[in-house]
Formats: sequence, C-alpha cells, structure tokens
Amino acid sequence: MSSVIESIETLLVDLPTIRPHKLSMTTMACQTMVIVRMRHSDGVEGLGEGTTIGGLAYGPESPESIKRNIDAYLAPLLIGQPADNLNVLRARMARHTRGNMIAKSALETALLDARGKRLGLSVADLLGGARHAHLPVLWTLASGDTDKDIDEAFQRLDDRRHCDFKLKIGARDLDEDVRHVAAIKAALGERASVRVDVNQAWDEATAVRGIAALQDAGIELIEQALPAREHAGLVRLANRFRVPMLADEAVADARDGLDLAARGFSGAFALKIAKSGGPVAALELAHLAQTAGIGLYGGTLLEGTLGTAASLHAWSTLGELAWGTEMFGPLLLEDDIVAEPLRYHEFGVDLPAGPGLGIALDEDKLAHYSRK
Ligand code: MUC
Ligand code: MG
Repeated sequence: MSSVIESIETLLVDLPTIRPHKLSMTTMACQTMVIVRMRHSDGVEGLGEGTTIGGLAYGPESPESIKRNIDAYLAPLLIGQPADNLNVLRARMARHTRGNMIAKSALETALLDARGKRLGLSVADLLGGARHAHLPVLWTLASGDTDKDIDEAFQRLDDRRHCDFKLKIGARDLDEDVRHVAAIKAALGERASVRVDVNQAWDEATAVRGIAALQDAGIELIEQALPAREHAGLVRLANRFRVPMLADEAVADARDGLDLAARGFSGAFALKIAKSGGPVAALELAHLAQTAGIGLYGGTLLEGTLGTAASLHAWSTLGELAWGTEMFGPLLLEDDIVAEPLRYHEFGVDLPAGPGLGIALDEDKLAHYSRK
C-alpha cells in the first residue's frame, strides 16, 4: 500500500543576515524562509523550503503569500493523495493553481525529500544521480561599501571559501557603480573572477554604456542588466559585447529558455529551483540550455540550508556548470535551523549525503526563529 500525504505544515522563519545585503531593489537585514513539513502515512516527514528576497521587492511572491497559498490552496490539493508519484502531483498542482512557483518548489522539495527517505536514496539519486560531490560556490559582495567589499573578498580568498565574486549594482548612479566595481576588480586582480548582477535596473542605453565600461575593467559576466521581459534587448546585448550575458529573471523555465534560444541568445542561464517551481523544472531548463549551447549557472534566491541542499542535489546531476554556483545562502545568515550545517571548503560545498536532502532540523532553533 503506497504512502499517503497526511498533513502539510508551513512555518515562517526569520533569520538575521551577517551584514546588510544591498541589491538594486532592496537591502536585506533578515531573511525569511517558509519551511514546509509534510507528513506521510508511513511516518516519513518530507522537508521543503520556499524563500524569496526582500518581501515583495524581488518578485510576485512574498514569504506571507507563499505560506498562505500553500495553506489555503496547494496543501488541500496534495493531502490525501498517494505520495510517491511526483509527476502526477506536479501536474495536479499545475492544473488547479497558477504561478506561485516558489510555493510549488517548496512542496516539490518536500515530496522528493520524503520519497528519498522512504527508498533510502538521495534527492540527486531520484533526479538521475549525482555527477559531482563538491560544487564550486561564489560569494556576493554587497555591503554597499567598496573598501568593506575588498576586505571581505580577501578574507574569503584567504580562507579558501570563495574565489569568484558577484557584485550587486544598479541602485546607484552608473558612474558610481562602475567606479565601485573597477576598484574591486583592480584590488583583486587575477586572484578572483568578478561578475556583476544588475537585477533588471538598467534600460538598454544605460546597459550599453555600463557594460562597455565594465568589460574594459575586466568583469567576466553581466547578469540581468535589463528588465526580465526584454528578451530582444538581452539578445542584442549578448551579440554586441565580448563579455557574456547571464540571464536570470529573464529565464524562469524551459519556455523562457526556448524563447531566448530561438532569438539567438548566447551566454548563460541562471538556474533556480524557486523560479522554475522546483528541481524538476529547473533541470528541464538546464537540459534545454545544454542542447542550445547555452552555459549553466547554479543560482540561489538566498535560501537557507534546506533550499540550498535541494538546489545542490539538482545541480549535482548536471555534467558541466560553466559558471559554477552561488549556493552560499546559509553563509549569509547569522544562525541556522538545521542540526548539521552544509560543509563549505576549498572554494565550494559538499553535496550532502542522503537519504532525501540529507538535512535534519534542529527543533529548538526552529522553534526559536519561527514567527509567532
Ligand atoms: C539574484 O538575483 O541573483 C543571488 C545572489 C545574491 O546575492 O542575490 C541573489 C539573487
Ligand atoms: Mg540575479
């Protein structure tokens, strides 16, 4: 008799960040995660996480909407259903609810975690099998202060934590941003790869000016310079400059990827389980990109350990990640709600061993940081 989904609990968990994290659309001092606990009739519990950035600043879902829409709409679709057929359950959620991809990603993660625990397999095993046990991880310098960012970068290099850095720009005047980025790249020289993420803040004319200057400064990758829906403009930038473009907000799933590929986009796609609605759809995008000759980058919405682990299981199944990953979310948080943190070392992180995600909760910490 196959196991049945019995209950789904959602918790809002607020964790402070180690320093303010400044992006073009918001400054984060705290990260809010929605933790899903899904109990099955055989006693197995699946864990999932749905996390975004800065309330409603980044995208159409907020932590509160993720929790509310799981509780009111998505959980009732799953409760009472046989737990083991992920394809049927994903189709059921897609047929009866629109959007809410972060909420769906949290639920898909919990389904995979539970199934893995039941079968004694890791989530990567369920997704076809891991090809890597250690994945490279970049760090985002986003204190807002050039000298602090340089100090932080040297510390991470000396600790052998990270050797690739992404700078968040777009909130300030273009010339100020270019000065900030060029100073950091000049200080780090050949010791580090430096990339920027504009988070949609520029129009095309500003992007042309900005990218020309950043290319001259030695920046290696330009992430999401234009608003998400401006696919034609993004392709023009990719064709115009030597420095590659990384599509992030522009490419949520394989449908977006197909549109960009059909328009002749070259460069790379940032994969995120949150924007695709879970690991399975994120890998569908990855496979389309591989077929189209577009590079891959394992992206984060700054999830905590559960969401980061789910992403790592997915990215570990891919052969090549041309631009590595940015799965550093837990390192931006002052504390954690899991029993054993992920192991970051040698410029990367170890894939947690299963079964499932291979992550257990620390119940005291979870209770402490859960919103009352
Ligand atoms: C994004 O847009 O890429 C990833 C790293 C970071 O600092 O912010 C995120 C989101
Ligand atoms: Mg981005």
